[in-house]
Amino acid sequence: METIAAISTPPGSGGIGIIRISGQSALENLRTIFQPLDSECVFESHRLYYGHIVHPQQKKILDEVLAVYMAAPKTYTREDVVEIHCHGNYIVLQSILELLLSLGVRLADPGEFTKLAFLNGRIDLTRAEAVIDILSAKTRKGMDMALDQLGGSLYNQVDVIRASLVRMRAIIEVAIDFPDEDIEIIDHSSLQVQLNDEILSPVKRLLAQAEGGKIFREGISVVIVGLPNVGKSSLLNTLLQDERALVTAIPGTTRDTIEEYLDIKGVPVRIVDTAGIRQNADEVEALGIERAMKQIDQADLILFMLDAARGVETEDSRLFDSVKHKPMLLLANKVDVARQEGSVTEFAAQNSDVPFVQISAKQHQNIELLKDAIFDTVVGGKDQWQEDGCAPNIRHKDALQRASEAAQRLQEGLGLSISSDLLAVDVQECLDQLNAIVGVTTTEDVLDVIFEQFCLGK
Ligand SMILES: Nc1nc2c(ncn2[C@@H]2O[C@H](COP(=O)(O)OP(=O)(O)O)[C@@H](O)[C@H]2O)c(=O)[nH]1
Ligand SMILES: [Mg+2]
Repeated sequence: METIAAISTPPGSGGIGIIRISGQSALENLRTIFQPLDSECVFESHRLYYGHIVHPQQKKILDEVLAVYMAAPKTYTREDVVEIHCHGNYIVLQSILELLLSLGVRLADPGEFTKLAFLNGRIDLTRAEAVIDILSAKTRKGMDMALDQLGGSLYNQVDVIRASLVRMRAIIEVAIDFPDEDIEIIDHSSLQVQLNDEILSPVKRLLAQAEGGKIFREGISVVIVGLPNVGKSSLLNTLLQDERALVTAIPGTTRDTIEEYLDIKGVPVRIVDTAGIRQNADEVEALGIERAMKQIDQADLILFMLDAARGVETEDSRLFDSVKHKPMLLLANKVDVARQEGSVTEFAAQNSDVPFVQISAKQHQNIELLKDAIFDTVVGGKDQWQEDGCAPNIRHKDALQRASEAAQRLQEGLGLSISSDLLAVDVQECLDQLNAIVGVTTTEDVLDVIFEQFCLGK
């Protein structure tokens, strides 16, 4: 087996930068380039040593470092691992990495350390994927979800279902071996109950949890829409607690879309401020409006804003009708100077299926209420993972879907008392799908797709 190495900390400068080496010659490589302060040092496993990285031929000091050798199998990859903690300067890290490569160490592929952890059986595939989620989590909640999965929350739930399927397969296989007594050996109705309780229901519950998982993992896109001057940019700034967008009393100030990220009760929200949409806009503004329409198309939620100081006009309702097909919240802004409140509340009453929130972007009124409304609209009851502690991702969801279909076919087959070798096909299909989730029968190309999502050095 080759020994691999990579810089595990991000590019740029920082307090420290870490180079990670994994493989049989990791310790030997360390001995070659590291001069410990204590020349008698024996490199006890999992202990940090202070010293210098010195070029073996040129005798040049490359950096002052701390180095640790971790003996297999109690390591990230289950191989021998060495970490060198250098100063966080990319030139230093690069020169030490190059020195290692000149000794015959190979540069690690993105995700290769984690892939080794998986291939060497330390973690299953759901835990490896949790590492990706941990690295990319955008909110504390997303992070907690990923940590749960790393702790085995998804693996354990899938494993219980797998075990039950294996028992079921054994019963059916006995029947295949004794075809004459087929009907007597299998108690179809009790198998049906078992199938429902131990397989179908838990698979469906996991599928429901995947919905919430997607929201907390990938986040949602919220677009503020309204005529010029209703206060869209002011709301963006208020939500961000920052003067991000230009706000003036001149209609048509925002000519491009502006997007920023926000954490709303754990949901990563991409919030987009658009050019106010109106007819008779000049050329630049018209381009902005075109972009706004694109954002609206892709939005998970529209915040449709009315101006309570100006009241509702025909152009407001026309714009409203053109975006009504999207999930939406209706906002009345400028309630601090709501001279035309009547027409706005009347409009809200006419569209009572759309949740209505009255705010003042400028005076920061009801902003928490608005955040709650955004959360409730997009999450609804879909944060079930919090109780069950796991949120399958899209790959898991796809496999669960297929597993559920196979289980349903099996359920029907049991009802019709079809022959056991046909039942066995569906049991196996269901099991294969669950096995693919945890990585027992995952094909090489699927693994490649998963580990390619990692950054270098992980
Ligand atoms: N009184 C009051 N004025 C507001 C409020 N929100 C925005 N404005 C004012 O309305 C004008 C237009 O705001 P802006 O955010 O640029 O609107 P946009 O064109 O929709 O982006 C500015 O003069 C803001 O100060 C509010 O809640 N109350
Ligand atoms: Mg604006």
